[in-house]
Amino acid sequence: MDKKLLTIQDLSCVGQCSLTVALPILSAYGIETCVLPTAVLSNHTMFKQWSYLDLTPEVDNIYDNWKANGFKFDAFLLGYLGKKSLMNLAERAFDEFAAEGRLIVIDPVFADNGKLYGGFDMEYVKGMAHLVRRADIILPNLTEACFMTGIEYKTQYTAEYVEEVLAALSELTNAVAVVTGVELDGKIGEAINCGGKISYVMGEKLPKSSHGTGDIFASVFTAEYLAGKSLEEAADKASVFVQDCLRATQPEHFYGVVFEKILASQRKK
Ligand code: PXL
Repeated sequence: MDKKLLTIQDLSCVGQCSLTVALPILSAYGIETCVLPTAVLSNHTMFKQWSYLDLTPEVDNIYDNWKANGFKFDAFLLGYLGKKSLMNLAERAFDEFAAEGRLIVIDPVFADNGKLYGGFDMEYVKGMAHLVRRADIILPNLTEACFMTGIEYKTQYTAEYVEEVLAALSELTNAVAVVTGVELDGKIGEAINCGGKISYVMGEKLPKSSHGTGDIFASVFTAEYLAGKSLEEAADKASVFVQDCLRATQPEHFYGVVFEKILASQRKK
């Protein structure tokens, strides 16, 4: 049987992030992608205003019907939740709908560049630091890793500091940690800790960054890893994909990246 993946994150109607990124990317990789939309937003929260419909009250109903239909998922990709109460519901999904040998990937999605995203607080961070114990792979950026471990966020550091963060993460979870946005020697990439074996996947640092690239990284990484690539290969493919998206995006396209163009160009290859 082909693998079925459940991705748990919000649906931002406009903004090239979360479900509108995960669904097309994972599907393009040939993975049956099921969704648990945790909230519907008019657009993501980097625009000047947004609406937010919390779907928490509907989740019980969805789960009851999934149970009755006997659905099980081989992989889970968890992204932006936005509310701490949804963490219990995510755990219920892992408990009730996991197929044998399932993979759980958690991207914490609550902060970047040393700061929490709007609407998040330390209670949420604490909840996420607890939730990650359920993961097989976690994909925090350096800021999120620092918040979850209580280590001071720095912009200038050495590999020793990065490895201190990796060690602290391993106190929270046995999951493989793939820490993104690590900058060393003028390059940017991922620091990976797999059961104490540390590796780095470093690439070119582009002079720009954009919203939604973390969600793109998580989707490509998960798809490549499920397709049998190693952690390092999957991280490298995901980083290169994000870089291609950034290069293809015009500066006036300020709210996301044109990942659709990169997906489409890969299809033609
Ligand atoms: O890209 C992460 C993300 C997902 N969903 C919503 C967001 C953000 C980041 O701010 O606002 C609604």
